[in-house]
Amino acid sequence: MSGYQGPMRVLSGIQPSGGMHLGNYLGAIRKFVDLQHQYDCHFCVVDMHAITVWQDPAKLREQTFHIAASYLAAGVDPKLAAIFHQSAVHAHAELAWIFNCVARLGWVERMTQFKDKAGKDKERASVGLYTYPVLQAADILVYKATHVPVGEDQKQHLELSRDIAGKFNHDYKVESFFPLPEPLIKGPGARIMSLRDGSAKMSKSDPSENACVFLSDDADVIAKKIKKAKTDPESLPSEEAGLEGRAEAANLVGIYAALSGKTNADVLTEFGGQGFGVFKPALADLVVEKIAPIGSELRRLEGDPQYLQQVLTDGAERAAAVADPIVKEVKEIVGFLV
Ligand code: AQP
Repeated sequence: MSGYQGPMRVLSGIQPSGGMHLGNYLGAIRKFVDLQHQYDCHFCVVDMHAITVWQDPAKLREQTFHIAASYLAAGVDPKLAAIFHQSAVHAHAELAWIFNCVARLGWVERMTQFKDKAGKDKERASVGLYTYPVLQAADILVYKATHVPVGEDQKQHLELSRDIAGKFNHDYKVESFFPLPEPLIKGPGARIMSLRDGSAKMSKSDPSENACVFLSDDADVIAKKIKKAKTDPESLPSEEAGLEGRAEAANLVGIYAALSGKTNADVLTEFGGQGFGVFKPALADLVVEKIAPIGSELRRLEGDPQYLQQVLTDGAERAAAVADPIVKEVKEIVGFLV
């Protein structure tokens, strides 16, 4: 963190762009639950990121509650961590503009997620989608967050946040004003793939319902999706090397390992030589055991929007109390009249 002396703080967020899925759970939220006991944590629902692609307004509101309820259902405690929606804390947008003037065009042009999400017709993508990683840097640094739990797909964006923090510190000669945030990516579940295509990541916006296990799926739906998951005709190998070139098999083994707390090697010791006729029911039982209780709690919480609103309002107040003084200081550093 190059000499930064401030408190250890965690920031992470999830877009309300669809239903929360197993990839979001294993790559992000499950880590939030552990981290809340060690750090000053801020977990947001990044609604400003979500509108970088079209969102129906009524659905966006509903999904914002859904993501907040998912945090709570998975075990994030609003007394320990601030849970809030990004648009409620104005400091994110203010710092994002200043960072738009710090980040270089060439840095943003290298971001592969923009290329993936914009597709072939990038002229028609929103400007917001292009500057998305700059807003993400502001989300993190507006709290001077030192650690960011994310899935593997966010690694490049985190590097950009570090570059922006470093350039700001350097250009304005305020050494170590911003920390260089560390990604917390390692561990099982950092990259969960689609159940229909082992080469594509599990994504909320996947058009196929069967590509994702959603936290809101009940036991029957989970079991059906696992049963239908794409595989190959071979049995499971006894060693990890045997998973090479078998993306779908590797993904299912990885999910089993991440949910059971075992390594891929342990899972293959147990199931090597068995076909998917044996492995899929065992995996379905495990996913149901771990995810269905979260789904029930999620449904209960979604039935209590008043409570969810109260959690979000309280979280936003706590978040603004940290972010506002930091943005005020940034404005002074930049030379704005404050
Ligand atoms: N498949 C995944 N495996 C592991 N981690 C994942 N994450 C997302 N997908 C996987 C992690 O979840 C957090 C929140 O991601 P997000 O919703 O803000 O953005 P995303 O990565 O763009 O997620 P989706 O599901 O793919 O959303 P859409 O389809 O709307 O773009 C991040 O920490 C991410 O790493």
